[in-house]
Amino acid sequence: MAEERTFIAIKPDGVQRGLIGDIIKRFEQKGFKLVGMKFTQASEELLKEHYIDLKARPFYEGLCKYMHSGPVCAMVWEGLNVVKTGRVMLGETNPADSKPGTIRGDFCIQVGRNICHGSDSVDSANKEIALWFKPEELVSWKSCAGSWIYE
Ligand code: IDP
Ligand code: MG
Repeated sequence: MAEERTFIAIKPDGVQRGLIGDIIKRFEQKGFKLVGMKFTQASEELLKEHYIDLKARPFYEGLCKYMHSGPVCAMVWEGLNVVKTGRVMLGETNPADSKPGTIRGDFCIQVGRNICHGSDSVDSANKEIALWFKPEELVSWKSCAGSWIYE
């Protein structure tokens, strides 16, 4: 369904390194539709919830601290298979395993500073979108390019 949505975030390192525009550009050029965006320094409480599945991992505390260390650009993108394709565009979790042409493959080096987040399933996308955005902060709109992107 072209209405599938995913949560994509540019992490504090991506923001500090001036990569917001480059990352947004790739999703726009691909043909996905932006339906929500906010520039915000997330609370530790929100971040702990966002990464709750990783609570038992040794890097969990450091991860939450890093994510809270500065502003992030939080976004919701919409389109056909956007969850899976968004992850492909981001690359592997560890930039060392990410192919050139992916965001992590092109712009970063270490797993602990991998500049971007993308939901890993439709279910987690829905949870993450609800955590980061109020329903009224999401915009349903018709793109004039839609009929040139989908047959
Ligand atoms: P993902 O972001 O590709 O979905 P997850 O396994 O969900 O990867 O991990 C969430 C985030 O935790 C990663 O993007 C990365 O920032 C961080 N992370 C994962 N593994 C490590 C690690 O071994 N050391 C430090 N940070 C890590
Ligand atoms: Mg993940």
